[in-house]
Amino acid sequence: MIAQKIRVNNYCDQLVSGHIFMFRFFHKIQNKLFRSIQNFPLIKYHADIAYQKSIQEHTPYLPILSKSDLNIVKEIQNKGVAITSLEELGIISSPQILQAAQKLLPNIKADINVQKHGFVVHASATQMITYPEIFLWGLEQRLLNIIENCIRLPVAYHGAYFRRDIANQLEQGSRLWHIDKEDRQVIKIIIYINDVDERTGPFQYLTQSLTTEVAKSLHYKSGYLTNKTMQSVISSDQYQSCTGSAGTVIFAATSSIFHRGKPPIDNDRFAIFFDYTAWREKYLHYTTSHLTNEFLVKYFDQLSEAQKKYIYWE
Ligand SMILES: O=C(O)CCC(=O)C(=O)O
Repeated sequence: MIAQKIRVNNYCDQLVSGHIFMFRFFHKIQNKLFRSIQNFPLIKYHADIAYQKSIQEHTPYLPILSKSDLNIVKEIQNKGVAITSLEELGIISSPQILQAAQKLLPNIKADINVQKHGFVVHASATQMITYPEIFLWGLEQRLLNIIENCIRLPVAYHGAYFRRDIANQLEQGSRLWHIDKEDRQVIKIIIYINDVDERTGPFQYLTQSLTTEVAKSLHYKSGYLTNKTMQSVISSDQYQSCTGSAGTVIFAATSSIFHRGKPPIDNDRFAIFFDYTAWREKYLHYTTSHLTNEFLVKYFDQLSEAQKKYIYWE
């Protein structure tokens, strides 16, 4: 009887996850279609004007920042990246997130198949739900205020994911050079959970000015570029590597710079990523991740009204 119930439950789970997969697949295609429609010159022209108008209208409401947070914003706007640390930021909940991450780290397992043929493993939704402090750190008001000043519009928080990047030489997915195209402005915060040097897969990027030059010479519109292609136009000496000890925090405007995760050589890299865009009623092409959805099903009602305003959830 119990075995039969488990079989039925498993069948239902498969049906639901199949459903979610199909939904997300069509959602991605729909987003791609929207993006290409929005690139038609006349549509783009009107969208650009509306976008500039929204920024102008929102400017008087931007939160006031301390001098050090303003410096972070300036660095993100000038270079595309600002590097600091949990300690320097001094956010009260920071020790909790590092402790939670260090407890969770040994449980993000990479089986032999992933080690050989994959490049990344993510903490599961169940694991993320067990450590809500990780997701909640991304809703710290100071961070949201910094991001709001960067994008100069109300912010949408898309959640957190904890990834283990496997030390192998596979050049796939986010290890290829790309610019995030999900929205006009995508900001990611990355926290390193272990020490990251040149051989532990640092986040790498090209400065904004170099990104513009490279995009022009490669006629880049979207998608992934191999490192070989990148080296056909610039020397790797011009790559910026974000190395740092555990607790290093990187703010990256990933929609305006070429970036990638350099393949780790010696050790796996453990890092938590937090994703943000501008908040909009319509045409937000960002697909909320399955992790975020599952987290919110459990915790949405426990968020404060102020926090709920930042959640973009399908
Ligand atoms: O793994 C990394 O450091 C890069 C990740 C990345 O490219 C992205 O999130 O868009």
